[in-house]
Amino acid sequence: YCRFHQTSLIYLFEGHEVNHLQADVGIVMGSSSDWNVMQHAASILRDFDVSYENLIISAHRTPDKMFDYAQTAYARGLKCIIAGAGGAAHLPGMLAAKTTLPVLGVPVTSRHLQGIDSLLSIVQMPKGIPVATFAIGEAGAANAALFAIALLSIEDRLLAQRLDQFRQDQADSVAAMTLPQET
Ligand code: RP5
Repeated sequence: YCRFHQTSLIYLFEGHEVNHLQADVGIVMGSSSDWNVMQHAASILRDFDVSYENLIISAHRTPDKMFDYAQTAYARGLKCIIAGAGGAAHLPGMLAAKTTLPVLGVPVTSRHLQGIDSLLSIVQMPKGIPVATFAIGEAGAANAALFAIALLSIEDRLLAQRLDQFRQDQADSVAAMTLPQET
């Protein structure tokens, strides 16, 4: 399925509505079971008012759709793609093979190997086709979104200021932390 934070012109991509002009970030995942993790990327982008689209595209179950998505991503105006997958997680690497847009890979926690398999599959790209790889699970999804925001901030001063504020709020929350009294 697909949803947008900001709406504008919409067209159909393989039966999915895709925001043609305004989505800056594509969030792609191999299965609906990845949403538990990938929703943390979406929620950060939403908080920063960055437009995004969500799609389920499986590298091994829907390979043609994956190629089509990657091949048209640049022309559709996406600035980067956050791709999450679990197990033999070839989705980020294969997307990166078909687009020169930055691909941010999120290793999804897997049932049998707790995401170590996903992490190694995504991070160990052979030389020539890079995938920026983040931590396993929720932290990785959130950080991928923050990294996408940092990329967009290069040419968006307002977004850069929001990122500064986010860092400041985070620092303030740590400064306000206390430890329990020792007896
Ligand atoms: C991968 O296989 C997906 O990214 C998901 O993490 C994993 C399991 O998929 P389901 O069996 O839950 O659909 O392709």
